[in-house]
Amino acid sequence: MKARFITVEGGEGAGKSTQIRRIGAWLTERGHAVVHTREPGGTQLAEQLRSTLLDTKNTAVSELTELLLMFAARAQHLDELIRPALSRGEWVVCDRFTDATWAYQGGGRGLPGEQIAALEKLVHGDLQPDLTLLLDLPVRVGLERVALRGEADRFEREPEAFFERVRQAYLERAKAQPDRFEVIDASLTPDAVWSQIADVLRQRVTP
Ligand code: Z5A
Repeated sequence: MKARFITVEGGEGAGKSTQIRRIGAWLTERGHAVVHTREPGGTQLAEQLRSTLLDTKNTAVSELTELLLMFAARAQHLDELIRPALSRGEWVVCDRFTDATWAYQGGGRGLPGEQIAALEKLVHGDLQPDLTLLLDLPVRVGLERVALRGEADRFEREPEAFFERVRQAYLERAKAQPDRFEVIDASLTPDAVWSQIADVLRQRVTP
């Protein structure tokens, strides 16, 4: 399979940013043009929406508003950055995408799947990642990692039970779509996590 749109998912402190840098370097070494990006964000407008979504001063964000803002940021990101890059033949490596909405707004917040599915269809029904790496680790391990970083954002202030639901929702999606997902044990050292990812890339990305 020649993957071109790769997404990296996982709970708090899973090490996505750490591993995405290595994925980018691996692809570049093999001669691919690579765009690294993230959600929510990736463009000026979407980054502004990200700031709003993560801002702890926004204490009264309704669950539906949160869902719509995630997809508004995604629509802009797709139109302005992801689709153009893919049509130029570039590889897109994205830190989170719609699976995060299924996990956080679906699993974490408990929003109905029909709402998420309808927005997913509207915003990018014809476009799905070619490969999704799910960096899975026990919730407490991830939270301990991010706690060392200091100030928590609006999501990081959620209770542990919220992140347990997020983790379960991710694992259910991976089980339901085994052709697209690869589950990586993210509780190990950065090098051991990378070794699993590199194995997947060698198997699934043609030179
Ligand atoms: N969100 C949502 O609700 N719905 C959506 O649709 C989308 C997103 C797209 C922002 O995302 C928030 O938006 C997110 C979900 C929500 N919730 N929160 N918070 P984000 O991806 O930017 O936020 P994040 O998950 O908090 O990212 P992060 O904290 O930057 O985590 P990370 O990128 O997975 O990890 P990292 O920065 O590479 O590593 C974290 C720390 O752990 C750092 O100190 C590393 O040095 C350390 N680390 C990394 N790997 C290891 C290993 N293997 N061992 C030990 N320590 C490690």
